[in-house]
Amino acid sequence: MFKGSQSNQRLRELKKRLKEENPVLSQVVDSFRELDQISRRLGYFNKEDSHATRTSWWPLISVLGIYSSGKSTFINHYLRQKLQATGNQAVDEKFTVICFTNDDRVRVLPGLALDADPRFPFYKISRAIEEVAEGEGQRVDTYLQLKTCPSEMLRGKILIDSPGFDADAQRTSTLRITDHIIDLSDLVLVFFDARHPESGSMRDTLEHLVGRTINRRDSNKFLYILNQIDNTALEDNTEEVFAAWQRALAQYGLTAGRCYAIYIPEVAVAIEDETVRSRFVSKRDAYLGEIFDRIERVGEERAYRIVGMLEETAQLLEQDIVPRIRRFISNWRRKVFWLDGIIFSGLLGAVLAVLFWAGYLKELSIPPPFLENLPGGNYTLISLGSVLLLFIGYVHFSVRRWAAKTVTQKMVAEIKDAELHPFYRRVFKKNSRWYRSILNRQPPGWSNRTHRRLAEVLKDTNAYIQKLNDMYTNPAGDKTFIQVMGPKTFEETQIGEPHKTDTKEIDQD
Ligand SMILES: Nc1nc2c(ncn2[C@@H]2O[C@H](COP(=O)(O)OP(=O)(O)OP(=O)(O)O)[C@@H](O)[C@H]2O)c(=O)[nH]1
Ligand SMILES: [Mg+2]
Repeated sequence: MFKGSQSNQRLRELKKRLKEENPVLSQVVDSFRELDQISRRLGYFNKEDSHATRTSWWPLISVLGIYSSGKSTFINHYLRQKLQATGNQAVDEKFTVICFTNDDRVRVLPGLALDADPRFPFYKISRAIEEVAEGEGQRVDTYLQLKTCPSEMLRGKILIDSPGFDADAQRTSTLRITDHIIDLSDLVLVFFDARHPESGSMRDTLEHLVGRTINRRDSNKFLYILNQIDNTALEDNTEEVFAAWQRALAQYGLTAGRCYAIYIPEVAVAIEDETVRSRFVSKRDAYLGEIFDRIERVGEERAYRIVGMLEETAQLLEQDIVPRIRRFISNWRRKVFWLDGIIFSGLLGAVLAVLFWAGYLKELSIPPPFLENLPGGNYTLISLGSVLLLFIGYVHFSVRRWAAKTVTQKMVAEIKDAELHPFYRRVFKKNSRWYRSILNRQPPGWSNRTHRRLAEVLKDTNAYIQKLNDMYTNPAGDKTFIQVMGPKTFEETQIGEPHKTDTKEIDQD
């Protein structure tokens, strides 16, 4: 029934892509599908909803920071490919979402491609932009673009390059996108420029990017990077520059620990003095190595997190959604029984009272003689019965509708996450449709079999975790995951052909 739905199609594509990048996660897609089916039968989901599309399946690494600090140069260095334009004026005006492709060429797609595709982290971003800046939502292409790139370094992850950060000049929509990116990212690299460690734009950046991020629960996903440190070699004031920068960060509450000083080998100024040069190189390699390591680890963490989300969703269905539906059904039944009872016993009482008052009850004459006296005349007991039934039916179904509405309102108001409200409204509506017997206590679509299917999904999550453990602790078993490891040393990427992807070379390692 749901075969042709868009959401099914999307999951098929997702599975196909994951097959190349992470076979375990490609199986996880099937388990999500199972949960989607259960949710649809319950009426919680319609055919376009899916638990799988509520997260980004690729780890997201974003590069934010001051303009001309070398964000794009860093990305090119990481990808070993000159993908992004660089230069000393403000170069990037848009956010560029960079994804892996098997094609051997780079493709650039408009922001609309991102806005419309739930596999990407910018799905429906235009709506969010519209909320903060009216009219800007339609102009999503001016803020975003998508690039697909064949660099092996990209396998299994998404990178985001961003325009230089300058809160003063920045439009609310750009700030909104920045915040959105920060929320979604698994790792945020915040770039600063060693040539201007305390500039004015740095103050804005610190205010927005550092000040706000410090108290987040996920604050350890931020790495603060002072780039272009090679510029300090000539004046030999590296330590002072680094210290001044750290002081500026500290003013905004950031304490050391996640601060790095680097420069990009391909574009660095030449350092003549051999001892200074080797000191710089070894420091840079150590720092860049740590940063690249974090980028790789993010891929692993994300795989575990997705399996965790699968488990969480299965538990949510069993322990939260279904019990809530049950509670709804029982509240609703109780309300209908009571109201029906009150209304009908009230009416019956009133009729009896009238009959008694009119003196009919004394003689208990059946049929009551008033049948002949009603306007129109000649009523039979059957026709009176039908009118009565219609009346009872009308009252009963009005009561059901009214009770469903009030119980829904009350229960939905209890749910804090407003995004879930439409789902619950739908599921409650389904559970109080006119054809649902008021005597039925079970939610439709829920049975012992469903319960067993959920238990199976939960069992599978353990198997997935084990497979991920095998994969990451024994990378020799799977070549794909050797390929995604970062370059061995930064001299390697500097010598040889800079910016070129060479898969063979990585394979040999
Ligand atoms: N000496 C030196 N120059 C660098 C380094 N990193 C980048 N550059 C140069 O700095 C300039 C700016 O680099 P980009 O990569 O364009 O900077 P960006 O942060 O992407 O800039 P916007 O996109 O405009 O915000 C370029 O000319 C780079 O060649 C570095 O580590 N050392
Ligand atoms: Mg740039």
